[in-house]
Amino acid sequence: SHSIPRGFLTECESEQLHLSGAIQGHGCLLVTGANETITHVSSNISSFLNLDPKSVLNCELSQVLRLPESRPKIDSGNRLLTDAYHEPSNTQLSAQLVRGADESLMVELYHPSLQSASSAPIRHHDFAKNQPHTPEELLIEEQSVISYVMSLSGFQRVLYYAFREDHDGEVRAECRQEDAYGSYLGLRFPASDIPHIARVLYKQNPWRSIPDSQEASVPIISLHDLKPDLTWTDLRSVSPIHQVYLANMGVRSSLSFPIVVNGELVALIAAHHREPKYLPLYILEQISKRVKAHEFAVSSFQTHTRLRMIDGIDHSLHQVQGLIERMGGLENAWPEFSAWLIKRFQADGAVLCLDNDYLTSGLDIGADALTRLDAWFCHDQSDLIASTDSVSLTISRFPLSEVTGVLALSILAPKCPYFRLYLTRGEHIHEISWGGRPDKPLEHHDGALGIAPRHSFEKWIEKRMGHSRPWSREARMLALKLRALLMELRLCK
Ligand code: BLA
Repeated sequence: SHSIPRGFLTECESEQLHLSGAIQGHGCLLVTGANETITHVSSNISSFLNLDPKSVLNCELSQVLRLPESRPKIDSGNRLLTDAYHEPSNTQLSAQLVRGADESLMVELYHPSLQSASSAPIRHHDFAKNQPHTPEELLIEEQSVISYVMSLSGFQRVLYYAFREDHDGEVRAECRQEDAYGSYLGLRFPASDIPHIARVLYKQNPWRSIPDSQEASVPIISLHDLKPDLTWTDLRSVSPIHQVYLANMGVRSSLSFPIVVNGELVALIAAHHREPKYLPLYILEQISKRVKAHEFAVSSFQTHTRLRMIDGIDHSLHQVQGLIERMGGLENAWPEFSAWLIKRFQADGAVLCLDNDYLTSGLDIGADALTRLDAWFCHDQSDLIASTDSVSLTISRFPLSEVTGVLALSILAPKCPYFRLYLTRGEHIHEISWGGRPDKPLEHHDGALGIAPRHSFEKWIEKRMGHSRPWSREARMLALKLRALLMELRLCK
């Protein structure tokens, strides 16, 4: 079969998930606009309230349902779980009210049996605020949160799926029922498994619940054929491509919790079950409280490591400043300065260029290679630093085989020599264990060739070549600060 490289996934990225115009069939949805007038209704309302869907459009919500009079105001992002009555038929339902866009209200209705306890009532408690400082302590906290999710949800496999700086993700912790599922622990999954739009939706919701991924979706009807924005409702229908993905994974029911720290989606907790599984919303609420405590833990870990990183950078810059001053300038200090650079940046080589002169350390570089580096780095002067972990992808016909990764910084100031500093890294050949081959197969469906989820999630080992170790966020921050220091030292006087 054909396959296309990762990264070329515009088709996946274009599905407007929040405008699917349909919901999952285990609930029913009413959307109201100004004055709580019903603007949209899912066509399955007939099986919940024995009403013709068209007949409720343009009615006031209170004409259709009786909700508690003194219900609190629901702000955007807040939810309210309550009872709802339909008087003519004397039907009682469970309702979840969520504020949508532009003052609209999403009213989700469920059969009360779906919302009643399936097990002993849970004890509500505040979770201790855990403050991990080391990666090992963070991992223990990750294991603890997924085992909580596993015990409260009763799902058969729960994964802690952490995003990497390159947006791929890896399964860092796992709990599972061994007779139900194999292990994904340690496997990497490509960024394209979760399109950008899905990530944006994630950030705005406490969970994504798909109790039965094979359930037929139910269309929403409206007065003016306008599709409602389903960003904030749990009932949003499941993308057909994701239905295939889950089926290929042996997952019938999926429940995920986003881990959002400082506005950034850093991880997901993904729970899998082989059969349909409906959980009462109060259980999801309770899990979500534990997840919030986990977000606090990740945030304090990040704060702690970033502060340590900044202290480390300050300390290093202090050292290097002393060194340059002691040696009476950059060029004289080059042997020591370059040794410091190579060690601190975990680089293999360093090149300092001042106008057309250059000094090197750790590698032999010729004029041709330098010209190509300059052309790569300098065609966009707006960047103070630049980095690549694969020169062959960024610079055509780069002549030096011992250079695979480059971190560059430059200073261009009037009356100064044109300053560039290049740090280089050699190739780092290593193996990556993927959860299935990460390039997406191209398949025909509905007569069109499109990208499909992969069929197998069996461990697939890639021998990664042509890349150096990536330049970390810390290395790039250090480079920026080093650049500022060099400018301050008036190397251009
Ligand atoms: C959504 N993909 C998702 C979601 C997850 C993953 C967690 C969120 C929805 C959910 O919780 O089920 C991916 N799930 C994973 C990964 C693991 C896991 C990586 O358990 C690892 C263990 N998917 C594809 C391709 C496309 C695609 C090729 O493989 C695009 C063409 C799309 N993924 C896709 C879409 C959604 C999605 C559209 C949104 C589904 C929805 O919310 O309806």
